[in-house]
Amino acid sequence: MNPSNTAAPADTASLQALDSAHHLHPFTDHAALARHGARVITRADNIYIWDSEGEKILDAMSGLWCVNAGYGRRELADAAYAQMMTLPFYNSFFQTTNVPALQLASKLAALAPRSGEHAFEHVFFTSSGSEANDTNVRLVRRYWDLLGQPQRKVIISRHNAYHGSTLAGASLSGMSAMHAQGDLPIPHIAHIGQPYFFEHARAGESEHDFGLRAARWLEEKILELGADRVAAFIAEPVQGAGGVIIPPASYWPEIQRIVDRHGILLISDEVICAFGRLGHWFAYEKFGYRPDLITFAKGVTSGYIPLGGVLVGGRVAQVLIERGGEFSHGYTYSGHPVACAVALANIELLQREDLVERVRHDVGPYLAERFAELQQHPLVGQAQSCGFVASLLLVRHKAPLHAFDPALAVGMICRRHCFKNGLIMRAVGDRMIIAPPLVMTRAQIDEMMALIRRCLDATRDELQHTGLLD
Ligand code: PXG
Repeated sequence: MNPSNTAAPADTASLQALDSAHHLHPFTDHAALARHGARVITRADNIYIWDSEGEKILDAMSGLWCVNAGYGRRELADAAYAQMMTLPFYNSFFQTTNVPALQLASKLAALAPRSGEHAFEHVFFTSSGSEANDTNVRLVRRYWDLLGQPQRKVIISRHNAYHGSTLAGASLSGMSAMHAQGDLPIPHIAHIGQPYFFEHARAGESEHDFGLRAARWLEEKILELGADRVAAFIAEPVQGAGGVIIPPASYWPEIQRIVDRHGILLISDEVICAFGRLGHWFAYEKFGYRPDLITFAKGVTSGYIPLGGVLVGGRVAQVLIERGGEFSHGYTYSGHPVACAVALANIELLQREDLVERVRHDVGPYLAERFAELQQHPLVGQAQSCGFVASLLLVRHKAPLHAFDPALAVGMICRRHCFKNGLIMRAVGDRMIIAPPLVMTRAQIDEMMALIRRCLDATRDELQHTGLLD
């Protein structure tokens, strides 16, 4: 811990005023923020963060789904320092490379299981998940152009997906609030429904049948557009920002059947789900499908430094390399040596501490067991987890399930109680979600569960007092 980066409590108001005067935040209503001021986070260690008032907060969101190795890991800081002193930057454009970038590319190729007959032997580096998905759009279009099928342009995504905030990323995303600003989506992007049982299942429909029906929305869209116009399908293994939507087991195998049948490329956007988050290095392994391209970011460096990229499977790589000539795409920081050195140290750390396996066999199942107990809470209509992501659906009535009026913003009420009680949980509508650091111990899971219960009780009390709940 470094006390020098701790702001004195008295500084908070002036820090907030400076922030408000000059700093535009992502996805933020700045007029509203200016009224109460941003919470100033000053330091972190293990699974905890501290604010400028000295409050300790359990960070059940790993920063923003990314601090997989937990905070305060000296190995990662040392790797960055050593690399900055050796070679802080060099580009990979003009027939040059650097040691951390080539080592990380080969390490990632070794970690990713084969996809059908193809291995993932190649990696294109970016600095974020959004840039990686922009890269995917360019790769997919280039692939079909090179194969003499330039009319194959449409990429199909899903409503309530999140694939980033650049023009292509926001277009691939299925968030109506994003599309409402700035004439999005860009052309040649289509969306189908999400496999969200609670919202879309018919009365009496089993999860299995719903999963098949939701996957077949892809086939319907392909046929509607014309199969020879469709280039790719992109999806998150488990939707993250959309509220931790875990698809029924029947969903992914049926998606695989459909993309195979129509010959379209499959992009697995694993920005959240890879690097141990679901108990595997890559999540397609868990669900048993075979992507052609994999988007990664966040957990690759445990968020210590920006890095993202695309793992390119043999089907695309072969065409791009053997027939493509120059691929006119890239970023100044593609293969940034410091970011790649931190990623290598992070992967080594995850391996040394067996964190991926622990999520699969130990703390993941324990979290699932403890989380399922919340199903008994009067406000909780559904409690689900998958590896180290989990969600609670807050409902007005449990049997049959009745949602709250969205205008009540019950999720935000709950989030306010979390803030007050020293817990970071994210609200997506009335879904409360967590994605804790993978270093979380069983005792810390118990500590988190006690906090979650306290916040649920406080939310219920508030709803009862204000007459919003009987
Ligand atoms: N794909 C997925 C699946 C993501 O979750 C991105 C792409 C974009 O990555 P960058 O690095 O460009 O942000 C993401 C990012 C939230 C939230 O509110 C989630 C993300 C980003 C910001 C907020 O849960 N995921």
